[in-house]
Amino acid sequence: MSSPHLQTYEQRAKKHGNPAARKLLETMERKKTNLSVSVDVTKKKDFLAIIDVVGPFVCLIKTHIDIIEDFDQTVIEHLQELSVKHDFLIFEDRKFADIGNTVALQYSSGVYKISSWAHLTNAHAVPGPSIITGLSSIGLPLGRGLILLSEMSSKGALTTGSYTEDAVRMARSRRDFVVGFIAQKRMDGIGAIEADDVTEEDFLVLAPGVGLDSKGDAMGQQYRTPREVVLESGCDVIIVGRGIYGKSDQLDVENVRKQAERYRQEGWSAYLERVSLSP
Ligand code: 5BU
Repeated sequence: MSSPHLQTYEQRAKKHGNPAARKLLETMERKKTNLSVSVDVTKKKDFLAIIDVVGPFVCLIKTHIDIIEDFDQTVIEHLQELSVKHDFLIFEDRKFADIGNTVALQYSSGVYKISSWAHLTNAHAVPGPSIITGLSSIGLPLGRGLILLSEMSSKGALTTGSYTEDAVRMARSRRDFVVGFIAQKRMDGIGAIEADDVTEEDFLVLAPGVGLDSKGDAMGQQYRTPREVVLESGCDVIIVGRGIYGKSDQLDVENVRKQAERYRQEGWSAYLERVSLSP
């Protein structure tokens, strides 16, 4: 069998053991999109307006729920309604990074109760395997999936070499719950030892740091194109924020729609080209 990234999302969906990962792959195939929009705005009105406009073009909406200044429970209700209306999954980019007991509380409780609405969330590997134990105690019974950060997109990130390898090993030992990575390239077989059976492993790779019109920002973010990310590096989902909604205080809804269509098209054609390379 060829490497997972040369198979179609549909083929991969059929074999995936985790319900959130399976649903994401099925959605990607059905809607013909590997675009995730990262909605990093601070007003609930803008947050929901952007999601309603980009909804038809995405498989996944990525949130930083704690940056919304006027947050209340209606934000979650509306977000869930939009997820049904437009057929996308929700990924809270929480980047958990504490001991198992604490992350279990942060995931399930507090103001946001992330586990109750986010199909996917993510975590740093820094605390070691206990972070997966803690998060899975909450997320696994709910059918959720976890993404580990094995590489970051920012300049000078420390997520390299043996750190990346150890993060992948942690994921490999919990494939029931860890469904993929935030990374800049595929992680297939990274850090594997001879005893590991990696033939059946299929980690989704979600790549932030994607932009068509800019190479980076003033705070260390670095951008590559959808083609570089999907075709050349084998990533599965492109995560785009400001490339789609800009940084203006005045939301230009028509332009947001145009950019979402443009990134969807770029990401999907890179994917089609990639799977056409399958032997
Ligand atoms: P941008 O506007 O496309 O630069 O937004 C990128 C988003 O992805 C933003 O929400 C970041 O927090 C997130 N991100 C990232 O840029 N790089 C990383 O390595 C990780 C997350 Br992990």
